Parts: sequence; structure tokens; C-alpha cells
Amino acid sequence: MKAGISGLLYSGKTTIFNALKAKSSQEEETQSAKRKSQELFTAKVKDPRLNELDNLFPGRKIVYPELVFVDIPTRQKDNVEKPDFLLLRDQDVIIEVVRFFEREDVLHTEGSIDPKRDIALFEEILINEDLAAVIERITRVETELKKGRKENQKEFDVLTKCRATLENKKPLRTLGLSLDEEKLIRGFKYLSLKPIVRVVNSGEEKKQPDIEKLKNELSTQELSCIPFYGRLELEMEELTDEALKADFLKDLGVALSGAEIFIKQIYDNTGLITFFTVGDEITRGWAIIKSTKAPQAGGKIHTDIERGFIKAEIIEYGKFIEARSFNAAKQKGYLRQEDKDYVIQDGDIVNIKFSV
Ligand SMILES: Nc1nc2c(ncn2[C@@H]2O[C@H](COP(=O)(O)OP(=O)(O)OP(=O)(O)O)[C@@H](O)[C@H]2O)c(=O)[nH]1
Ligand SMILES: [Mg+2]
Repeated sequence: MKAGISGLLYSGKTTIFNALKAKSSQEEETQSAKRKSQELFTAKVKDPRLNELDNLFPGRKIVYPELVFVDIPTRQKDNVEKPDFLLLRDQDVIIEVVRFFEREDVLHTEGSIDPKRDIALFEEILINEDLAAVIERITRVETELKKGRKENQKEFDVLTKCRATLENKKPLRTLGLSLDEEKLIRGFKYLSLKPIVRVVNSGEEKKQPDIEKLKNELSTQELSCIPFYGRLELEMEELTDEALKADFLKDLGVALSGAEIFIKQIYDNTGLITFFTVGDEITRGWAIIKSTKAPQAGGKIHTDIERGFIKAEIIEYGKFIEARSFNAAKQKGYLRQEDKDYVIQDGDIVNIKFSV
């Protein structure tokens, strides 16, 4: 699951990326990322349910669900700031970094600190980019329809809805597309359709009351945000003396959340959930977006599983822990057979039957 760290120019994206990376004990860089010279690292999401499963099946390897954080640069050209759209399209969820630190020597293109305005500005950037892409696609599909290619009608209808939404300056994620509709346009990776979470990158001069005030302001527009002291978190990571660190933060009057809680908040705010697989050798958690159906969830494990999906055997996490084994769970009637339309629930223990 890829989480792109994006936002306006100099909002502190790279700072937050580095703070998270420094805290991640198990960082790895994939070969493909190196080739593309992307800045990314993999964070393990320490879900305590995996430790519980480890107690039931000791001796197996535990693999935590993973979030791949990608640092997405924003560049200014002809007075317009633009994130690297190509890279951003490739992300499953967007972490938008919003500047909430005062610093004279760091430029703000709008000239002042105003998170509410900046969130609207970034939304507008995503919407405009999507609108251009949608219009381009509509032109193509129209040509096909004129040639008598009726199979394009459904896509055309969905795109028309999308265009109207974007022209009304609303992001596509507000449109509530059905899964079938979403599938028709999935390939275009529209930006404003992706789950988004706003991280308010707070400077050390911002204290709890400032953050509460901001949260209240944003909530009037039904916006939520996660506060994070990007630079402070990064600096504290470089201090090894825990007592000194605690004293320093106490004097400053600031409490840090730390990477683990932060990652959990990102999970909760972007609608990510975890399902589990229990194999002979590996017990593993997998991150997926809420409302993912069984075959697509299987596709996270292997594309063959999605392609050759037959059925999914599901046991709820709580029931599995109560039963303490597959056999006991079966005997108690906890094991359910589900078909391709089943929506995976958080904590499901999943075993997919497939054939290719
Ligand atoms: N005081 C303070 N400075 C910060 C904070 N976060 C970032 N900065 C500073 O702001 C500047 C820009 O931060 P970056 O993390 O490079 O910002 P960015 O969003 O990655 O910038 P681009 O990728 O160029 O758009 C750097 O000098 C940071 O040290 C913060 O929380 N407090
Ligand atoms: Mg940067």
C-alpha cells in the first residue's frame, strides 16, 4: 500500500518523510525505487493482533502490514506550484502535508500561514489536474462512440458525471461512485478520487490550544487533520538521551505523538484496514482500503489469486482468537464461505481458494 506524502511547496514533506524514516527500524529500499531514484521506505504497521496470532501459532514468521511512504516533491514553475503528478497518480492514498510553522527564512508562496486556505488550494490543484485528464479522455471516448463503439457508453456516462463534479470544484472522492463505475475509470488514477488525509505540520511555537483551535476551524468545513511536529520529531530522533529529550519537550510544552501513533492515525483517516493470512510458515497482515472485495484483496497477495478466485474462507478475528485453532473455529461454525462480492472486514482471517 503506497502512501504518497504530498502538499504545497515547502510545507515540510521531506522533513516528515525523514522523521518517519528515521523512526522506522526496518527500512528497505526496493530495487525498482532505486532505479527510479524515488525517495521511499517501507514502514511496518505494528498491529498488536499479529502478536496475538503469534501466541496461537508460535514459531511462524510474523509479517506486519506495510505502508510504503513516498516523498513527492512539489515544484514551482511560472508561479504555479505543482506536485509531481506522475508519481502522485501511482499512490494508493495521499498524505497531504499542510504548513503550520512560522519561519521567516522559508518561503510560503501565499505569504502567510493559513492551513484552511492551503487545503483548499491543494484540493484545487488536484481538481484542475483531474479535470484536464477527464476532458481529454471524454474527447477520445466521444470519437469512439461516433464510430459506433457502443461499449464505451458506460465509461462516457461515468466520465460525464466526473466532469460535472470537477467543474463544480468538488473532488471525485465526494461523488460516491459504485465499484462498477469506479472500475471503468480506475486505470486513469484520478488524484481527487484517492483517499486523502491532512497532516498539519506544526512548528514548536504551536501548542495544544493552537492546534485545537485549528481543528475546530477545519471541522466547520468537515475537514479533519492529524497534527504532527515534523521538524521536532526529526530533531528528537537525533537525541539519544531519553531523559534529556523528555526534559526538553516538557520545557517546550509540546507532546510528540511519534511514528507509531502517527501511522495508526493515517490508517484510520484514510480508511485503511488489515486482514490476516495464517499459513504454515508465515502469519501475515495485509493493508487494504476499506470496501475492497475478496478477489481484489487476494490480488494483494498474488495476481493469480485475483484472476483464479473461487471463494474465500473467512473467520472473524475475535472468533478465531476465541476458538484458538482452525479446526475448533470450523466446529463452532465460525468459518464462513464467501463469494467474489464479499467485502473484506478489518481483522478477517482470510483463506482464498483459487485455480489458474
Ligand atoms: N520551524 C520549522 N521548520 C520546518 C518544519 N518543517 C519543515 N521545516 C523547514 O522548512 C523547510 C522546507 O522543508 P521541507 O521538508 O524541505 O519541505 P518540502 O515540503 O519537502 O519542500 P519541497 O519538496 O521543496 O516542496 C526546511 O528548511 C525545513 O527545515 C517545522 O515543523 N518547523
Ligand atoms: Mg521535499
